[in-house]
Amino acid sequence: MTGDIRDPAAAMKQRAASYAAEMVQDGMLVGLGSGSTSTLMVRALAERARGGLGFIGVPTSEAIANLATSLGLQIASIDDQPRLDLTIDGADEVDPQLNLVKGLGGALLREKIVASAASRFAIIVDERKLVQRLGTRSPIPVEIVPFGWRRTSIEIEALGARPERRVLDGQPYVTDGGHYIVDCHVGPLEDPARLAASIKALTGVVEHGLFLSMATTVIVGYAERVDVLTRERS
Ligand code: A5P
Repeated sequence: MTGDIRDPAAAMKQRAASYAAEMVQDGMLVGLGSGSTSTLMVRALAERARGGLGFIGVPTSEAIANLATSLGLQIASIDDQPRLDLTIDGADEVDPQLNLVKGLGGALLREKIVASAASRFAIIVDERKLVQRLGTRSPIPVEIVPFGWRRTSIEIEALGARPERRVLDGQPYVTDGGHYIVDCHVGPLEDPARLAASIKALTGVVEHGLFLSMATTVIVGYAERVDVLTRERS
């Protein structure tokens, strides 16, 4: 539904995406996020590249790599470029401390690696994604290895979550890395760091969609404006 006028948030996403694309300067190494808002951002970057901007993009998913390539952008893998100036990506929830839930689009492990590689991590969202507490409107996606997925889900459930294996077209959803995703319904979280540490400690878990103390900038698209929220990277 990218850029689709039937998407009520399309204009808000576009504002945030266009603003973020202007943050890229000549010669930068830029992590390219995944999802519908990131797709708009990559298209805006392609527009700037046609105007002469030179940069190298490091994609967070096969889908965004394919898009970037089809638009004629120069891309590299994170192993070719393990240190980035800036990563720009979408999110599913943002709390007042700029902690995030990510991964509803299915690319969370690669997104977290590419985000960690960047000096600055800019998030582009529409206003609907702002929450007081993470877990309010979105489950927490957790990427797990297929072997023993039921066992791993039982372990996650013991932490107080309700895990549901993600299904696409009647089949288990498989990430670019060959893993499953379980969407963990938790409700508004009082202590996301504690849950993040507990989930991460489980055997079978590859990564979770809680991105805590990582975003340095959040660009929020509204119908008429953007707001830019910032924090120092810890
Ligand atoms: C991809 O797995 C996600 O982390 C996306 O960045 C997130 O779901 C936001 O996607 P939209 O921009 O499509 O809402």
